[in-house]
Amino acid sequence: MTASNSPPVVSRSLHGNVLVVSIDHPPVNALGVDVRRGLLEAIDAAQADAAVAAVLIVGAGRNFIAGADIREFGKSPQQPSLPSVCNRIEASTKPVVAAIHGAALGGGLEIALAAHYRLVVRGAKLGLPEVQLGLLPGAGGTQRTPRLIGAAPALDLMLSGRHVPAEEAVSLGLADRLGATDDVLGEGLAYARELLASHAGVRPTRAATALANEGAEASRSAIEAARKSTAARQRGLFSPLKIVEAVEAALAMPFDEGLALERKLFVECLESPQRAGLVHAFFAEREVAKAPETKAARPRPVATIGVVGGGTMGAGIAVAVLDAGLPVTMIERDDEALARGRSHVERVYEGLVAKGRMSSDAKAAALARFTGSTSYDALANVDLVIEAVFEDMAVKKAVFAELDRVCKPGAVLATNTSYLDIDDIAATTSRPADVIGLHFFSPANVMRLLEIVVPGRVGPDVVATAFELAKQLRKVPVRAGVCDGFIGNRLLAVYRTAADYLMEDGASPYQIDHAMREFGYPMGPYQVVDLAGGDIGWAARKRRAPTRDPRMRYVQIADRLCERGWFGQKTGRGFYHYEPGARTGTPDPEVEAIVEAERLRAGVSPRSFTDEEIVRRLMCAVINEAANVVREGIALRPLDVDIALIYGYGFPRYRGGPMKYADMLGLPNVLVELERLQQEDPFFWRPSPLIVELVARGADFSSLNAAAS
Ligand code: 3H9
Repeated sequence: MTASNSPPVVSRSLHGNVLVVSIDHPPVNALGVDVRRGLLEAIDAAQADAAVAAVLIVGAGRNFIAGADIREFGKSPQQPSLPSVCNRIEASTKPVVAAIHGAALGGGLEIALAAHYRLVVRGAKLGLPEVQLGLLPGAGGTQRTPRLIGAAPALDLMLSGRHVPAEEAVSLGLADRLGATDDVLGEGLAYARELLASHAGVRPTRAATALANEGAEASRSAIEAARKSTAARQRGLFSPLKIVEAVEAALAMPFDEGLALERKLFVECLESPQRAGLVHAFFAEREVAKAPETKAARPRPVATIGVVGGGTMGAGIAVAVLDAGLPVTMIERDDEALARGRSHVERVYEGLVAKGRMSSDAKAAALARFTGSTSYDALANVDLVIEAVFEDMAVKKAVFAELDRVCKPGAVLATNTSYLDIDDIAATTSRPADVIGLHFFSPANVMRLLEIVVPGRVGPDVVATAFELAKQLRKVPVRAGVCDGFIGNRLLAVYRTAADYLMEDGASPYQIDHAMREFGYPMGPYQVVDLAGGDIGWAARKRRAPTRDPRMRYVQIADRLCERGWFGQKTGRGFYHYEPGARTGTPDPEVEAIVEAERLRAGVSPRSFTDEEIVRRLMCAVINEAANVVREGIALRPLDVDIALIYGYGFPRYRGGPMKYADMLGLPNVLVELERLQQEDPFFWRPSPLIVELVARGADFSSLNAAAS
């Protein structure tokens, strides 16, 4: 509720005979209950006031309206509802005009669609992104949009959730006019006056005829096409098929019946666990960017960047930086390696041009920002360096010795290591306060996750600089502490171990992969091994062997494959068999025989597991280790783990990440399962003390998110 002395979130002012209704509800004018109430009162006031001939709705600040207030979902609904506000706007006997700048998304666009006329100014973005929150447009959007622009474009908007720029909104028929200037109020007023002068009158969108004009057959085939592509591309998601169903109703039913069905489907989506998972992900991905150092310190300016190493990772990082408009200097040890590094970078851009995703001019402009050198001295003036050389401590330390020698004071020195001890690397330099981890994921120009690994002696301004860089590179930053594997790879290791145990105990790698794909991962764990290269994990296992706790069960199946040189896709064999050039493999009976032989060797009598058991075990392993990661302060909060796994490891976003998923399962249930598994293997399945503690006090992971934000 708005306190009585705070300014109203919806204000009204009469400009001649046009009532301007302005929504001023920072940060994005979301349609909370006060806004809905204010809009309703404004429309009623306009109806009752003879001095008002037309209504103009505008948004204050940077946006028109960003949609329903997402924070209200899951709470008890308060009146008036958004659909009723939209219906009241549409039923106004005086023309209502929406003048749109910035975002008009979801319920925001639905308000505009309920108005009789829509004007947009340049920079406006219109869309119905509810699908990304596990919802469908629930305030008439599924019924008004097809009537206004036709079934096919309406389905495209709702199923993709994309933001349509002002110009396209006009060409689609979503908006009536593009303002000549950016002055949204002035343009809106001029349009309203013009409409009044021409006696244009009201024009309810429910009576719009695009759907009728499109023809029943075309509409039907749009529905069928959408249904097919949804089943193929949005597998496992709940709300897309509901969207198709609602648009189908727009074809078949009178408007009010269609609205009633939309409401019913909206509530089903609202109550689905997918909505809870996706809304959690929406807020969590904004929360991760707010690490304590970003509030406590100012970032150092970064205008130039060095990248050491021109392999796949170094080149990908260079492209990510070039794409952000910054210049890159790449260092390699000799001319040949440098030429290879440069050609890696060029190849990425050539691929983009070939796919039509980039123009040749843009490619040339990006490459013009790229220089290379075989001498570290070329880094003397850069503001930040990212080392991406071979994953070996001695090699890394040698690079940092050179950086320490040549870089200017105040330059940020970052390592892209995936598991090495960054405190140790920092300690070998004379400036540990400048050393930080920037862990990119491959391909670095595509993957959004950036783990910002914070060693003990780094300065807070260096951490703030890393977060600022992530923003510039359009990455999703997650703050992590130093440990073997940081957040993501540490959890991946446990996930793999639990999968290996299942495999040795009787599940085939193919069943495990299948079960995890059904859970929502794009690939199963063994497909991932084959894609990344089995040799990488093998090297890590050998490295860890001397320090491995003797109580830890060790499954050797993957080692047997690696000993045969079966490293996955790149060698044509791994857990799967690959035809030359193929990226999808087929199950390999020889692998199954090796698995069988290993079970014998280990003295295991195999048993069968259901897909559900497989998922339960792998998830319990990840949740349990994730709890330890939070407990040790490696992750700031559970939500940081969620975002790392969603953006870096293919965890299904609609499940909200492993910690949110644990809360949805019920943390006491997770604990019961861990305790059961502990009977089998007391070392691996020991419940995290954090889970034990939270369950004992009736709390769950979400309480730690709330406490930290
Ligand atoms: C809907 O409308 C359902 C209806 O069909 C039916 C109902 C019956 N609510 O992203 P930013 C917060 S579903 C509450 O960093 P930007 C956000 O958390 C809705 N809060 O800024 C952040 O808070 P904080 C459909 C919201 O400039 C702050 O605003 N609409 C909402 O990069 C700034 O956000 C959508 O899905 C909201 N709706 O981007 C649109 N939106 O400062 C969702 C934002 O505490 N929003 N916040 O971290 C967006 O896409 C972007 O926020 C937007 C601005 C493009 C608008």
